Amino acid sequence: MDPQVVDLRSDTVTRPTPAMRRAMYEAEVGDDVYREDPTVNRLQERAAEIFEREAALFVPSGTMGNQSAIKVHTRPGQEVICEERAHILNHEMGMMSAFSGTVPRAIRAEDGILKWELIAPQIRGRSDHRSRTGLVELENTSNLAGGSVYPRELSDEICDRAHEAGLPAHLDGARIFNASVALGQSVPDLTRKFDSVMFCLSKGLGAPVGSVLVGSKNFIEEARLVRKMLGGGMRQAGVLAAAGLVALEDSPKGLHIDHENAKFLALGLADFPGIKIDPSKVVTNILFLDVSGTGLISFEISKRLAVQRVLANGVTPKTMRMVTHYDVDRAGCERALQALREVLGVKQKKVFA
Ligand code: TLP
Repeated sequence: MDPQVVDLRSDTVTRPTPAMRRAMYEAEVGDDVYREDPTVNRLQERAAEIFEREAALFVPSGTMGNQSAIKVHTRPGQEVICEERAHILNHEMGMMSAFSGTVPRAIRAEDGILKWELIAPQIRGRSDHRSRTGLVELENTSNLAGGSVYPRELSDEICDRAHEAGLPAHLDGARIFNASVALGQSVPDLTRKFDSVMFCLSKGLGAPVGSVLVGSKNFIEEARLVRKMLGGGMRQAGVLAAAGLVALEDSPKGLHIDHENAKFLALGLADFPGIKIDPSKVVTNILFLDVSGTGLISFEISKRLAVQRVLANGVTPKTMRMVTHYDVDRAGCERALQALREVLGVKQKKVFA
């Protein structure tokens, strides 16, 4: 890709670092379906160690990780409680229904952050008339809610209460390392009460491919079968796991820079006439802006920005998303603000003073 392009569409667009490419080139490999890929095994052991869990499973994507977990935790006809903007509901192609035969029980929560008081009334026990709750799912950080984070007390309480109600809890922790940096709390501390956690190597951590599921030995053995059902047995996947190992060890320490850049963008955008954004809500690497006051729909703004080699997606006609990551530095953020200023015909203010 043209290095001059400032790509704020997602942190999925990050390209592997030289260290990752070197590790991929040198990776020892074997057939992972036979459990004989030493690099995949090392990645799984290291992930389990970092999350302080019994076992881990390398999967090709976050979607496969989440959907494998849903399949293992639930039975067809059950409900999955999640927030209305959950990735499992909005961006995983209806798989919770298509594959697991479950139905979402979506709950709207401020900033995408559920509380037990919102969940409790939605739990359905055994009944002759209604489908039963099978799983509680949380997302940390919450992508579509603007990268918001769960205070640990809230997610701990939800897990404890779900368990008391006999329900498992799964975490979509695609960006749990971002949450950990934002909250200043360790990943195992933020996640230990969940029965299973999926995290992505291929988002802010920068690996080219892959996510990991962590949990108990039993859970991971079951998830392994589901991964195979989905065609996710990847054979000599060590070339991918090698980059994942580098991502896991090296990348979390740089995430605070992405968060600072997102805040910088948010503060700059807050000064634009017609754009609504609350910079105090931007705590990780994702920001949503309401462009309805600009006189242009988001998709048109996207198109015009692209001409200036700045990429950002419209999500609805009124909203756009920007995501920072290590392939966009502060100068790139300044260029994005300048391009938007030109697109919207905004006069330069003392944004960078
Ligand atoms: N998110 C992507 C898109 O699918 C929206 C992005 O650009 O942010 N959980 C969460 C919270 C995610 O944000 C994503 C990807 C996934 C799961 C799925 O990961 P992949 O793309 O690896 O299947």
